[in-house]
Amino acid sequence: KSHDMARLITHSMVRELLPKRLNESNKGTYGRLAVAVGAMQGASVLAGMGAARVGAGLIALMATDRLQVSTPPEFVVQVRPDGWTEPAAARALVMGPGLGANAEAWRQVLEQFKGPVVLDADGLQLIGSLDKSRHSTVVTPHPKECARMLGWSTDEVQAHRLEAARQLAVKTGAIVVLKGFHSLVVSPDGRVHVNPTGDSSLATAGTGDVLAGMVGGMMAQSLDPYAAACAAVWLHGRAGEMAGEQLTSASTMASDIVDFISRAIRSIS
Ligand code: NPW
Ligand code: AMP
Ligand code: MG
Repeated sequence: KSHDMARLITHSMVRELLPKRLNESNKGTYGRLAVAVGAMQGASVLAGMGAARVGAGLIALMATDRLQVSTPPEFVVQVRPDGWTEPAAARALVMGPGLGANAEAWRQVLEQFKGPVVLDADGLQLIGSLDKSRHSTVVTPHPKECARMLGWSTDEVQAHRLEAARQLAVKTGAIVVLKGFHSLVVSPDGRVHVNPTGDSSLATAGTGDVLAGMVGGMMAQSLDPYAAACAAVWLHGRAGEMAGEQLTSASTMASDIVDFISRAIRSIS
């Protein structure tokens, strides 16, 4: 029964969802995205680059240490050595990529933030701090992370992906992107979309971090979280396919996915 409701994300759907670029606009129009920077700083930079390439107006990195990785000069980097107690001013927030063992230190920031949130990777353990009535949230677990959140094994998640994503959406009250080949987008109220794009070019470090940023970048442009998740996951997969065609899937790296986002957008607009 639940399968009957599943729809494919199509290129025409994504074309309709893409935020329009207007002459009467400025960077504020397209939104600021805040990204929490943890122990693995590269992950947050990759997330920020994904967001920038889907059109977010400004990327603010919230750091506690000076950056050890190179970051695009366009990003605003704020370093607070004593830690963050409230979020940087932004329309949307990405929390999790590269956060590492110290994810707990970000709980207060998450609780203070009023806007839409993407939780990924180590940030997924903060899910309990989200107020379902106040936050619109997208969570982007890979199968192992989904398994941990449900108390299932990874094999059980992979054997019952739709059921796993549905249960996680109900449990968390968030839009769930269950990653992996043919990622699923599922809402707590039962909407389901299957993403047909993406291939093994994406099976490399950092691609999930890019995706989390792309979802956040769409939400910074005021797309609703379900639409943001669908558009981001489709473009991310398409960028992976296009990068793999040009570079071979073995040679593709996460930063190449970032580079191919513009071609993925051009392919549908
Ligand atoms: P296995 O091996 O099959 O049992 P980890 P992470 C599983 C940051 N990063 N289908 C698979 O398990 C992240 O943002 C930083 C089935 C795999 O080995 C996080 O904060 C980078 N299983 C942190 O590191 C670049 C699947 O999950 C295991 C699956 C940890 O990241 C890298 C991986 O889980 C990284 O993004 C699938 N489709 N996909 C940086 N440059 O700073 C995944 N698995 O070991 O917890 O690592 O979750 O990727
Ligand atoms: P993460 O495990 O968090 O780094 O995320 C990996 C990203 O790459 C997710 O968006 C997955 O859906 C995608 N991905 C990884 N391997 C494949 C694959 N073999 N086919 C399609 N997508 C993949
Ligand atoms: Mg990941």
